[in-house]
Amino acid sequence: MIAGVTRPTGDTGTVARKAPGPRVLQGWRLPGGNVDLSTPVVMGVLNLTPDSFSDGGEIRSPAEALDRAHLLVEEGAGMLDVGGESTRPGARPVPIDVELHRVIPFVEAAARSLPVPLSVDTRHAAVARAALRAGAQVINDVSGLKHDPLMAEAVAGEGGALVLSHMRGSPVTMKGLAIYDDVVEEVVAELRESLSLALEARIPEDRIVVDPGIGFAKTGPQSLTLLRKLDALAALGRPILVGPSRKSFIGELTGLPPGDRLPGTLAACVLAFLKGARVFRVHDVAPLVQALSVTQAILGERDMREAT
Ligand code: HH2
Repeated sequence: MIAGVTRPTGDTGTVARKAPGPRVLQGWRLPGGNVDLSTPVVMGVLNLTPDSFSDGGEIRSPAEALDRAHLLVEEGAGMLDVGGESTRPGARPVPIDVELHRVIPFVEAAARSLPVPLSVDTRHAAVARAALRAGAQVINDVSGLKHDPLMAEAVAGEGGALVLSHMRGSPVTMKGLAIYDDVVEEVVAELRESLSLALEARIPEDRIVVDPGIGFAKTGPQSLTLLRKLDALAALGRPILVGPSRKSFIGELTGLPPGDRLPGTLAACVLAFLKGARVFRVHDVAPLVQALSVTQAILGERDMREAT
C-alpha cells in the first residue's frame, strides 16, 4: 500500500529524513489518526455531481457510489474526496439542500464501511458541519476559507482537518481574475491569508494542508509555473496537496479531452512529488499509485519487495 493512516504518534510536522529534495512534512493529523506522509497519499476523487468537468453524471445511485469508493480504495487510495458541487470554470452554485442531499447520506454509509478517511469537497459551512458530523474527517475548501465566512468556525467546532486551496472569486468569476505579476509569490501570500483565517479560528496547524489550486483562477501557463515552482509553497510550513487531474492545462498542451489526459496527469503528479507534494487528488488512482511507487523505488525510498 502506498498510503497509510496510523494511530496518532505525536510526530506530526517533523521532517522526513529519507526524503530527498525539498523539505517535506511527515504528518497530517486527522480526527481519526495521523496520516503518514513519509510516503505519498493518493486521494481518490468521487464526484456525486451531474456536471463535473470530467466525470459528471458517472455515478447514478448511492450503491454505485459505494462500489466506486471501494474500488478506489482497492486501487490504493489512502483517502477519498467526495464532492456534491462542481467548481469547474463557469459552474453555477448548487442550492445547499441539494449539495447536502448528494453528499451526506453517502458520507454516513461510507464512513462506516470504508477503511480510509473521507474528505468532503465543499465551500459551504453547513455542508462541512453536516459532513464532519456524519463521519468525514477532512473538509476540502477550494476557496481557502474565503467563500463562506462561517467555514473556519464550522471546521474548528467539529474538530475537522482541512485542505486550504488557492482560488480567486468563484467558479463563475475566477477566469477573469487570473491576473498576477508573480503567480507563485501571490499564491503563497494569499494562501498565507487562508492559513491565518484557519489559525485565528483555532484550527490546529497540524490539521491543515495547502494546495496551489491548479486551474482555479489560473491560466494554463500559470498552472505550469506553479507546478514548476511548487517547492515555494514549503514556505507555508504545511504539507502540500495538488490536484492537476485531467485539468485544462493538459488539454491546452495536448488538444485532448478530459478522459484522455491521464498521461499528462501522471507527469504533473510525479513532478509535483519531486517538488515536495505529498497528497495527490486524482480521478485515476491505480495508474498514479504505480507511477509514484516506481518513482520512489528509483529514488531509493522503497525497495523491490515493498514496491510489489
Ligand atoms: N480541483 C477540483 C475540485 N476540487 N480540490 C482541491 N483541493 N484541489 C483541486 O485542484 C481541486 C479540488 C476540480 O476537479 P473535479 O472535482 O474533477 O471537477 P469539478 O469541480 O467539475 O467537480
